[in-house]
Formats: sequence, C-alpha cells, structure tokens
Amino acid sequence: MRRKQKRLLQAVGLAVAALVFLPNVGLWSLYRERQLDAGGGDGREGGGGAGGARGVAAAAAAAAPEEEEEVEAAAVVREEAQGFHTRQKKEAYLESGLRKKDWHDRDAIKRDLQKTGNGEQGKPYPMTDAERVDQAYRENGFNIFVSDKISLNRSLPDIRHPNCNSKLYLEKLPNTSVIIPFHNEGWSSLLRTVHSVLNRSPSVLIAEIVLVDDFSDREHLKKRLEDYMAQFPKVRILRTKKREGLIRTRMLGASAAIGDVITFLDSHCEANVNWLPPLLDRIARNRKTIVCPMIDVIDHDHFGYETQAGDAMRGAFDWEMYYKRIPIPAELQKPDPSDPFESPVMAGGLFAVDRRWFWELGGYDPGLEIWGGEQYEISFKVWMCGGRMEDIPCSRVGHIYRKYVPYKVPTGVSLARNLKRVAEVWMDEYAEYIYQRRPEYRHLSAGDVAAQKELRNNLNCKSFKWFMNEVAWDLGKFYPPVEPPAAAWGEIRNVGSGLCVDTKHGALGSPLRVETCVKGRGEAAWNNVQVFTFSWREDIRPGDPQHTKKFCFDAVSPSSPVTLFDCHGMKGNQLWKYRKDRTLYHPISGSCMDCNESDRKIFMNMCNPSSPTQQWIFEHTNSTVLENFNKNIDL
Ligand SMILES: [Mn+2]
Repeated sequence: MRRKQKRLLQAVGLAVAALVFLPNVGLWSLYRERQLDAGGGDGREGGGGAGGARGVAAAAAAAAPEEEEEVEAAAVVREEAQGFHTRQKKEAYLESGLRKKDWHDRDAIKRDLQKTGNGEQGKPYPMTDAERVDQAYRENGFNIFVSDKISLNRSLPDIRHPNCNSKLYLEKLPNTSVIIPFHNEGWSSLLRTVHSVLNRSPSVLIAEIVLVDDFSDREHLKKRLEDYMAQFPKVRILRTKKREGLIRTRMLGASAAIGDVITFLDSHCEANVNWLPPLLDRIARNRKTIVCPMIDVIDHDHFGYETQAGDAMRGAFDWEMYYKRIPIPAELQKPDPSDPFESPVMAGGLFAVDRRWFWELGGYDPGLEIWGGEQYEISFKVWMCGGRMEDIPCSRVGHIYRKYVPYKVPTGVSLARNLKRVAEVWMDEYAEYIYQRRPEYRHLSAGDVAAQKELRNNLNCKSFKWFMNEVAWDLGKFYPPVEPPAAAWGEIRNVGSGLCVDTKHGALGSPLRVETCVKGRGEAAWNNVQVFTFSWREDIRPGDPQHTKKFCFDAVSPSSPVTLFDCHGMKGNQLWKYRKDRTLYHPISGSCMDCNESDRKIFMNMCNPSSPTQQWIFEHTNSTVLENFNKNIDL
C-alpha cells in the first residue's frame, strides 16, 4: 500500500513538473545548450545533439494542452497548406473564422514622428571630413563614429507601401525568439539592433532576444555588454567557446531558442515600424512558410535609411552561385503590391521560421562551415520538402551593408566546399551547370553528405527540376543554365586605325583604349586583354564566350569615354548594337563608338557610319544571333 501511494505521488509530481516546464520547453533548451557546448567545435555533434533533443521537445510540446488550444483551427490549416487550392480555401475560412487586429503601436509611431536630431527619421548624418577618417571603418566596416552619434532609439521613416498601415493580422500570433549572432560587432550598432527590436515589436510576441557571441575579443562585448543587457529581462547572451563562424553560431542560438518561431537577424540592423506581426501572421497561417522581411539599406557612411535598388524583388542566383535579385514577374504580382510574394531563395541572414519546422528540416546542414551557401541550402530545402518561402513587403528591416568585412574570413575553400555540398545534396543534375562554370568544384571534396541525402529522402523532398520549373521558373530568363550563343567574339579591330580594343592599362572604371593588335604575336598567348564577347545579353565583355568576365562596355553620354563597369545585365547604358555597317551603336545615347589613333582613346561620338574610325570588325560573328538582335532596331 505504501509503495502504491509513493508511486502515485511520484506520478503526480511528474505530471506537475511536466505542466510547469514543458510548455515553454525551458529545461529542454538548457539541455540542448549543454549538448552544443559539449559538442564544442564540432558542428556535427552540436547539430546532432540539438536535433535529438528537438524530437523530444516537439513531442512534449504537442502533449501540452495549453499549446494545443492556442493554435486552434490554425493547426489544421498549417498541416494542409501545401496544396495551393487547399490553401486558398482554408485561408478564406481563416479570414472569417479567426479574429484579426491592428498590431501597430500608434503611440510609439506618433512619438517617433516627433523626434529630431542626428540621424532621426533615418536621415543621413551630416559628416565633417574629420568624421570621414578611415580609422572609423577599420574595425567595423562602417562608420562607427557616426553610429555612436545617433540615438540607439532613433526613428526611421515608414517607407512601407501605404496599404501596410491599415493591414490587420491574426489576433493570436506565435511568439518568437530573435536570434542575433555577432562577432566583434560595434557597440552602438549592436545595441541599436536590440533597441529597435524591443521598441518596434509588440512585447507579447517577443519570447526572448538571444545574442550569440561568436568568440569576440573586443572588450565592450564582454562584461560591459552583460551589464548593459541586464536591464532587459528578455535579452540573454550566449557565447561560443571558440570561433565557430556564422552558420554554427546561428545554430547555437536556434537550438537554445524557446519561442514558437525563430527569427534570425544580423547584428547591425534596425527593425522598422510593425515589422514583426506580418512575418508571424504568415507562419501562423502555414507553419511551413519561411518568411523574409524587405531588407533596406543603412548607409555605411552616413547611416541614411533607404530601400534597396528595385525594392521588392525575388531572390535568385546565377550558375556560379552568386546571389541575384530578379523582378517579380507579372504572373506573380498581386493586385495589392503590399501582399507577400514568393521568393525562390533568401538573401541570407534575415528570416523567420517556425521553430519546429526549422528542426524538422534539419536546421542548417551541420557540415556547412563558417559562412556562405547556407541561404541556398535552407531555401532549396524548404521549397523542395513541402514548405514555401515568401518576402513580406509590410515587414522592413534596415541592414548596414558593410564597406568591407573587417575581420579575416577564411572563405576560399570553405565557401567552395559549402556550395559543393549544397549542389551535391539538393541540385541533382543541375549541379553540372555549376561545375561547367567552376571546374575547380568538380573534384573538390564536399565531405560526407550521406546524412543530408538521407534527410532529403526521409522528408520526401521533390527534385531540383521541380524547383526550377515550379518555383524559380523565371530564373532562366536572367541566368540561363546553358549560356545562349554569343553574337560575336574575339578581337575587335578598328577599320580606320587598324588598332584593337584593349583593356591592358585599365583598372575597372578606367577608359578603354585602342592598341596594336596582339593576335598571332607571342604576347597573345598569355595576354588576352584584346579578346571580347558580344554576349547574348547584348553587352560586351572581356574574355572568350566560355570565360567572360563580369565587366561590361559602359558609356554614359554621346561624348563620354567607353569604360569597363560591373555588368548589371539590365541593358540600359550597357546595351550595344553591332550593325551591318560595322558601327557599334549605343541606343540609349544614340551615338556610336569611335576612337582616335593618335591618343588611342575610345569614346562615344555622333554616328557617322562612313567614318572608318567608327567601323569595328569582330574576329568571329554568329549571323543568326546578330540578325535576331538587330530585328527590331532602325538600322
Ligand atoms: Mn551584415
């Protein structure tokens, strides 16, 4: 009898403990932290530990009645929201079935509007020359002097689409852990990130802010930071025990997180008006949606706040795996431009994801090192494995794009290896297109990817071909996997002078010249600065068609020199027409490329096709392509 009573007591005790601790998974988070610490440097072990604990935590949370009730009808919808038709039907149900509310903090907005002073309203700080000194950049990659002179609580301009101001979101939203990894971040820039999140987020939605220090050595990030953050009960600081790199630092933060949602931010950001509810709302409606805010630009010199060029665009990549942005195609444009839109890949460090979904997806591949490629991995994975990804125009976060990265990033090998891992695990036969452009990747070891392939298998993920056809179907228009044939290539010889276009003496941005043609001479073997490609994009680049550089012939006026600039792929002032009369016509300025034999300069001039110095001969041409290019111009 006594034994029976004791057992009963034990059972009751356990049940009480479960009710107290399991809903917020507090103990589990501690457990996981320890696991990661124990894993030490080895990301695989750390990730594995987190994954293991996650399974238990998820099961526990599902058993907790409170949480079950909170998600209500939404839970049903969340699971079913993959089929588009189902989703639309269910959303209609949600609109009528669940209450929505205005999440704006109208008082705070009013207070912000009245602020004046340095950098307030996101205005550029008026710099003196002394403040421009280079030392200010050396440690941060942006002007920390200016940052220090701007309030930590500075106001930002509300540059959202006007419709955002009246949008309502679900009354019951999941809360979030905001994870902010940092390494040797500046004091005021880090604090302003935290202040902006606290100031512009409904308190009820912030479970915690987790600052994850990747082994910084700057003094202000040690005790001083801890003392400062002690005033904010929601902020906690985790630290790695050695330099782990961005990816594992984010994973450490994520594995310690207790919120329903994990929101990753960079350590030099400013959250704008009502940035959080629009993100959480999408996740509440479909827990398998990963959402990204619009990323605005905080100038690294004067801290002025403005949109990126083009503002709302889809995330994409080229076949060397450089991140690119492409316009939203008409088919995907919403009647209300402030509505969320689908994006094939995210830019990187700013996104929100349901915590359990993140771990179901395996978090980041623990085999990824330091930095780079992880945005592709998580993006491909979420799309191919039954989720989706959206950019949210009503959620805006400013980010300081640094002038340069102020600390040593051991990229090179690890970036290549990361990209190879992503290609090997997720990109199927499309990986070949990368290896064609990056032959050095072909035989590079990606390490052991068996666990990642198994995950892909277990989650029943779709093929990369599906991803390219259904999600990134517009990408090939801008970045075709197979480069269409060039229109002309080889040396460009001037008829009047017999000289060739040459980039020899030019750094990027300096004017092109004509020089003695080198083809057939000894120099040509090692010096191919006279080989150019008139590409399918109708721009002209150094290099032969298989190996073009990313610099383009660029002219700004009908009399300007012709210089090499970064190719923007948007035609405009880099668009050229090679006409039958052998002139190189520049439609935007209505002028033609000309040269001067005596000073060897190349410049734009009023078109005069009978002038031999305006006639140019490409070594090779593809007449079909040329004719196609010239179909629609007045020749
Ligand atoms: Mn950054």
